[in-house]
Amino acid sequence: MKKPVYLNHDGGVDDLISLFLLLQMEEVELIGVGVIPADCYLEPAQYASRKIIDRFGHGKQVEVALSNSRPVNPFPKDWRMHAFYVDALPVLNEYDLKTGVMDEPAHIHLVNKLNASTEKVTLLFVGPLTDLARALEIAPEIEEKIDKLVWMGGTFLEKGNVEEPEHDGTAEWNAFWDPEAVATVWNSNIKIDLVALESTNKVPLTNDIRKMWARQRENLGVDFLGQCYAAVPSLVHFQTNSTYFLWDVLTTASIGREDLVEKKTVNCISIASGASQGKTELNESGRPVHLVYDVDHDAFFDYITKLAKKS
Ligand code: AGV
Ligand code: CA
Repeated sequence: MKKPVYLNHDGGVDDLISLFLLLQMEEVELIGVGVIPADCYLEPAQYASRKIIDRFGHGKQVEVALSNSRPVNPFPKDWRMHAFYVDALPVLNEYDLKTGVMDEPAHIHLVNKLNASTEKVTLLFVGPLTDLARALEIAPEIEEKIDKLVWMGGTFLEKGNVEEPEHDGTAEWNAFWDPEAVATVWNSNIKIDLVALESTNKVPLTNDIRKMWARQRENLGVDFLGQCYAAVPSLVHFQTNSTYFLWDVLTTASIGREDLVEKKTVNCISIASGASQGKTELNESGRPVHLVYDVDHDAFFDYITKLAKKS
C-alpha cells in the first residue's frame, strides 16, 4: 500500500530536489504539488517543478497548483534567484513541457485533494505554512483527512537562521516568512513532525559531498543532484548566512526512511509578532510536536544518492 503525500514547496534548490526524490520513492504516491513564491520566484519554480515531473516522474501524472500567498517577511532576492538556474538546466529542457497547472490556487487545490482522498494524507511542507493555514481557515474539516504534517521549520536552538534588521535571530526562515501561519497551524490538532535546525544543521552541503556526487556523475540522477547544488555555496571555512544545508531533503528523506532520524516529543509555542517573530519556543503548556533532532549523516547521504539512481 502506497502512502499518499501532498507536497507544498517554495522552489529552492533543496525544494526541487525534494520533489525529484519523492518521485523516486516506491512507497509514496504523490497526490499533488503546491508551489509558493517564498524562497523563489513563482515562474521558474513552477516550470522547474513541471519539468522535473515530466523528466523524472516515471510517467506519473501529478497536478501542480500555484500559490497566491504573500509574505509577512520576504526572502532575500539572491536566494530567490536559485530557481532560475535549475529551470534552465539542459537536462530539464530536452523535451516539450507536458505537465500543466491547475486553475485554482494552491491552498484551494490542497483542500480539494484532501476532500477527494479516501485515505489520510501526509502533508510535506518544505517552505512556509501559509497555504495550509489558509486551507484550515476556509475548510477546517480537512484536519480529519491529514495523517500528519511533516514540516521543515522552526528551531529551539539559541541561534536560528534569520539575520535581518529588527529581528533577534532566534527564528528559522520558513517560520519567519509568515509567523501568523505557524500560529494558525499550531492552534489545530494536526500531528506535526518538526524537522528543525537541530537536525538539518547536521547535513551541510560540503565539498566532499560534491566530490562524491561528481564521481558518480555518469548516472543521470546523481549528475542532476550535482548540477542543482552547483547553484549554491557549500560549507568550507565557517558557516555564513548563505551556507547551504540539505534542510528540505532531510525532511523528505524522513518520510521514505523514518529510521534515519531521531525524534522526541516536546511542547512548544510559536511567536507571531515582535523581535522574535517566527520563533518556536519550548513551553510546558504549549502544543506537542515530534521534534526531529538528530540524523544518521552517512546513511542519509547514501539513501538520497541511491534514490537519485532510480531516476
Ligand atoms: O530555513 C531553511 C529553508 C529550507 O526550506 N530555506 C531553504 C530551504 O529550502 C530558507 C533558507 C535559509 N537559509 C538559506 C535559505 C540560504 N542560505 N539559502 C537559501 N535559502
Ligand atoms: Ca524550502
